[in-house]
Parts: sequence; structure tokens; C-alpha cells
Amino acid sequence: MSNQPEASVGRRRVLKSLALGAAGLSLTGLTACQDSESDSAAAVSLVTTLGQSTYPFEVPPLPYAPDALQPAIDAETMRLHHGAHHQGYTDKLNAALADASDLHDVPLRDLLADLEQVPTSIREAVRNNGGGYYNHALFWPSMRAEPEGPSQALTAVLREAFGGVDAFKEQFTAAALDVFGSGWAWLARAPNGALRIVQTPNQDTPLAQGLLPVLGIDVWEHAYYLNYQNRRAAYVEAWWDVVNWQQVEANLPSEQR
Ligand code: MN3
Repeated sequence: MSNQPEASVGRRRVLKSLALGAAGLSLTGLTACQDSESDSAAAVSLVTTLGQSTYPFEVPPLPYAPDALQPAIDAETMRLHHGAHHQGYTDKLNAALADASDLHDVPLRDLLADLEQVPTSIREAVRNNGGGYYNHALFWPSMRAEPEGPSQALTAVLREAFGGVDAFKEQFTAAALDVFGSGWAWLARAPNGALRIVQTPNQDTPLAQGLLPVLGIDVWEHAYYLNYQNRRAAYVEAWWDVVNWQQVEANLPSEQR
């Protein structure tokens, strides 16, 4: 999982067990998927790679053109959301951490999973802007133009956990519409491997709940207001058309794939 030095073994052990402690779901058909030529076979778990990133943080480039997800997400929203909002969280996160040199080598996932280690003077800034940085870095690659549907393997995972792909989408959509004010809805994974649908307010992350994110939708108004105004339901419905299911599958730990 990590090439970091042994400096924070205790915390790392906790997080490692969080990442690797699956065993909950026994899943069929997943091995075959790993040998296929599909996108998911080549995709890397962003949950792993992003979580290991350290200060200073940089906004990852959009993995597609700003207009690529039209009509679900318009180009202007994408430019503002990525270029202004995500950049803003990133700049403020870096500013908050600039003088906290003892945190510069702490992986982002560890910071967000254990905010108690962050000095109180910058804790809220790290919580809000670190979460904003992390959540959006997961969000962009979780979408793509003309996506393929879920693989047979992922379909089996979602059937076992939620009763089927459609049932999962219904439950996830309900959670997204039920977020009061600004926040996110997530498919996330518990330490025992169980998959859950959860909500986070503002820019809080599933990491702070002891969960690993798999798929999230941003339901802040800045994610949809230009195109959909207050019609969050229309945005969520259109968003399903651009979900990158191969990235979703890649974000599951390897023992679930
Ligand atoms: Mn946003």
C-alpha cells in the first residue's frame, strides 16, 4: 500500500486495515475481469493513489475536455467547478499547511481520516479544503463521455450489496436528493468490506467516517446550478449517464475485483 517511511506506524496500521480489511463480501466472477482488456483492468484505484499524495497538493488535470460531458454537465460549469472551485480548495489547503511542516509528509488520506492530529488553528481549514481537494479529485475521473455500463463483475457486487444495479442507483439517488444543503452522496466501503451508501455534509469525506470512498456525487449547487438551477433531481438523473463504471470498479479494493 505504501512506500512511506515507518514514522507513523500506529496510524498507518489503522489505515492499512481500513484499506485491506475486506473479507465481508465474497464475490464471484471478479478474477476473470482482472484478466480482461477492459478499461477497469488498466485503471488504477484513485482511492489508493490519491490517498498517498502529500503536500504541496496540485489540482489534477481534467481527464477530458470541459465540454466532454455535455449535455449532462455543461462546459462552463465544468470550467468553473474544476478551474475555480477545485483550485480554490487546493490553494487554501496548501496555505493552511504551509507552516505545519510536520504534516508535509503525512499522506492526504491519513490527514483526513484523523483530523485530530491537525492543530486546532488549521483543523477546520484542512477539513474543509482538504476534503474539497480530495472529493473533487475523485469526482472528475468518476465520470466520462459515452461510458460503458458496469461489468458483469461489478454488477454482481452491486447485486449482492444492494439487490441490483438499478436498486443501487435508486438508493444512491435517494441519498443524493436527501442531502440537506451542500454535500455529497457516496458509495463507500466499510472496514469489513461491506458497501454502504452514505452522505457527507459540506466537504467532509467518507474517510472521516472510517470508510473508503468508491463513488461520490457532488450535490453542492455549484455543481449544477448554471444548467439545472434548483433542479437537483434532473442533475442527478443526467449524471448517471456519465458515470465511469470502470473507475468505480477500479476503486474497489483488489480483493473485491
Ligand atoms: Mn464541487
